[in-house]
Amino acid sequence: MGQPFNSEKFRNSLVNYLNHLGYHNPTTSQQPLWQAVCLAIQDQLPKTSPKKAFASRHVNYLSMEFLLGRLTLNNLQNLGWTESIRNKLQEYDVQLVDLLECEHDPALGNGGLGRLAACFLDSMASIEQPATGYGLNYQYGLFRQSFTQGQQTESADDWDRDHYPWFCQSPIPAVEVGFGGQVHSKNGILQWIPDFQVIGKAHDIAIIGYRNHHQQPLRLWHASHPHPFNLKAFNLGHYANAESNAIEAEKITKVLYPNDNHAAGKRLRLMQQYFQCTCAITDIIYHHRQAGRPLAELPKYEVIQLNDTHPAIAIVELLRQLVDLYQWEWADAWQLTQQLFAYTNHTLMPEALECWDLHLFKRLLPRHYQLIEQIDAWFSATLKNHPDKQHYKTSNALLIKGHGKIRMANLSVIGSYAVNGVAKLHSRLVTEELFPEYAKLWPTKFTNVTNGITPRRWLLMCNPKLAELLNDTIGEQWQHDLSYLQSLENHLDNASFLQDYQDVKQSNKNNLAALIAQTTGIEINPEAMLDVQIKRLHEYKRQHLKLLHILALYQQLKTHPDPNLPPRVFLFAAKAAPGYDLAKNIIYAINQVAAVINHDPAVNQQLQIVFMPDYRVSLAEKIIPAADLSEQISTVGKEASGTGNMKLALNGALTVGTQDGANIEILDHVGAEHIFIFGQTVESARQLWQNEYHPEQILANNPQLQDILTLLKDGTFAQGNKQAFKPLVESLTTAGDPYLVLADFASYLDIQNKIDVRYQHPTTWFRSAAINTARCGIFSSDRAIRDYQQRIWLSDAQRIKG
Ligand code: OAK
Repeated sequence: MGQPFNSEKFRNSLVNYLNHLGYHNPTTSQQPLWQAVCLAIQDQLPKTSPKKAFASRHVNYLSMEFLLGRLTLNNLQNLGWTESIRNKLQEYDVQLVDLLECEHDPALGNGGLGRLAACFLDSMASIEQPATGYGLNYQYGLFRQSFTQGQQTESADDWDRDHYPWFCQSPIPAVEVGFGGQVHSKNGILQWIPDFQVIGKAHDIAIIGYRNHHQQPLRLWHASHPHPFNLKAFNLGHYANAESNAIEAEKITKVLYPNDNHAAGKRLRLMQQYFQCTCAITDIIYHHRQAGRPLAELPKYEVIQLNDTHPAIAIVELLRQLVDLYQWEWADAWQLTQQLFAYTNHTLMPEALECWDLHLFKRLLPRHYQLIEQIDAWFSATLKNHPDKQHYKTSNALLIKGHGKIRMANLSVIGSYAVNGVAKLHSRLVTEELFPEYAKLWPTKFTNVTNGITPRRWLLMCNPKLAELLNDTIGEQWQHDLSYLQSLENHLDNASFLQDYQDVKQSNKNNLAALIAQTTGIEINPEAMLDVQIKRLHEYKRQHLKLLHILALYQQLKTHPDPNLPPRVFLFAAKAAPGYDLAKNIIYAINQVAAVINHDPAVNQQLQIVFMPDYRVSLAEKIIPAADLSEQISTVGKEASGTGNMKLALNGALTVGTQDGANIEILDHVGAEHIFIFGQTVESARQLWQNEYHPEQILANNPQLQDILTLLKDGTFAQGNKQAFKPLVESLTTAGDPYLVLADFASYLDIQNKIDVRYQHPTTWFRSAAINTARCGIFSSDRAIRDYQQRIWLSDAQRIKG
């Protein structure tokens, strides 16, 4: 049930806002009109949600990233007001679709981890799990990407946060956050006197549940200085110095670090983390006390979920506040802390596991450093009677003084009562490979919650034609409970349903073809198989394996033209971290190969390559409904879960994938006939790595691979420049191919041949596509949140009662 929409009130608010913004009629330019429309919608939202009795604790979801994507249509849809607003705007000759394009994606995240946080907020509001999201209000989000002669160029993403209309006024007290300084002892009481203070101010975005009158905040903190202007310095003529405080403080929330699956290790990043955590912990305690509840009861009412280790300092900050501000005994404070935190691990990649330099940490947070030493000592003491205590201590301590490091993953495990991975395989590897000793010490701490995606954004909103077909075929219940998609199974032998399903896909492909032509100038064949790989660029995600496949086809067609090979459009979209040279070289290689192939009449009727620039949520929403084939080809054991794999399968793309992350669960649910699995298993890959993998032998035995690498080395795709793709070629050869690209190459080509054969039978293909839709209900983030409730968030008392 949607909320009632008051058309008259909306009109009045709209006119008022336009006047306020200096425009005097609604047929004004689109940008201010979009802002006025959003503000007028906000005027109709109730200020608080109705109070209900809740089954589980209030969740505080701490994340350095929330990759929200555009909110306007999402909010309208969740409120049930889309049609009313569309009609109202038509009275002024304004098209809602055009207006929606005015919204700049709020891109406060890099990829998987940040987008998962956004899906979880939507689900928690929709299934009424009380929650607050805590993050940072970055001035610049993830960089914008364009291509200059095939190379990635980055520019700042100014999303104009000061005029973003979905922020709402939040009467939340500002928080003081200190950095640096000394710890003094006064009458036996330790006192931290920081030497630099900043102020955290909260900016809330209301997360609106699906048709349930429910909303809850995403609270984003913005750093400023309590004394932004120094009049004394100004009067002395030090004009630049007069504002230096403000500039220093503002730096903290200036920009999102653009690393995905990689730790930055920079002082400013640590400042961001600490700033965010202090604001969140202070706010949580403030609200708890405002409700008249004693501090000791925090774990009865609250849980703090850490989205990877980035907010792990919150553990130490809570301990500090309890000990230093509320004068708790250390042991009591530590016990309470351990009952409050839960930690989700999102990667096993060694370079992403955060280790802070001890000296940097100590200079910036001297009091927290002392507390970490105490936690380390506590951990050693728990091992007192352990038979293998020396080994356990060295491999599990959170401080490694010899190396001058603090290990944040270790802190997160020691300080939390629950630890989870994000897909079955990943959770197993978390216990077997990442934390084997902790898992033996505390076996019940570890669990799995497989990721999910919100069906509101990733089906209902991005694929309205499929949503309508589903409504007409099985009713609307799937919108509230995605497992209802199962009932599509009853229609799989209905030829007219399958034809409609296929028509929806074709129409989505036609729309995407128009967008591709507009943004890249490339006219794709909309009838061709649309083969997509859309995700961050990373060696472990293996966009270069896809490139080798394309080169194999190119070579094959050049030497043996084959009119029976079904035409394919290969679509890539991916950003590379600005400092990741090899990833940038892969982008360059794909673009250069595309430029040659797309202009070669000998092959371009069958092969076309498009690299869409500036991959972001709003672009994903246009690609996903149109895709036929979803490339999920990571090196086994490296992709923790993946969520793009779920979005694409739900929207009827067939997956070609390795037995990695949630691909395995997609396989379990859709069935082996309706997915294409290839490559090494975790076990066989482990053996390869253990027995020294020899990619040069694979190369020596495979002339096709040799020819492909020659193409990359002989300047064919780089106007004769033989060095253009050196980093890429070296990674596969002299660098030892650490991501097993060559090991999986033959099996990848083999499965791709099978895919070509299958695509030539549209009835079987689209039946499999519809089966993917029918069987992917399990990947709703509503289910994932219910799993968190059951496995992690219910307090012991609630679990026993329930
Ligand atoms: C980013 C930075 C540091 C650590 C992890 C990440 C990250 O984005 N991990 C991704 O999280 C997703 C959500 O759980 C998973 O689906 C991806 O597999 C994982 O790479």
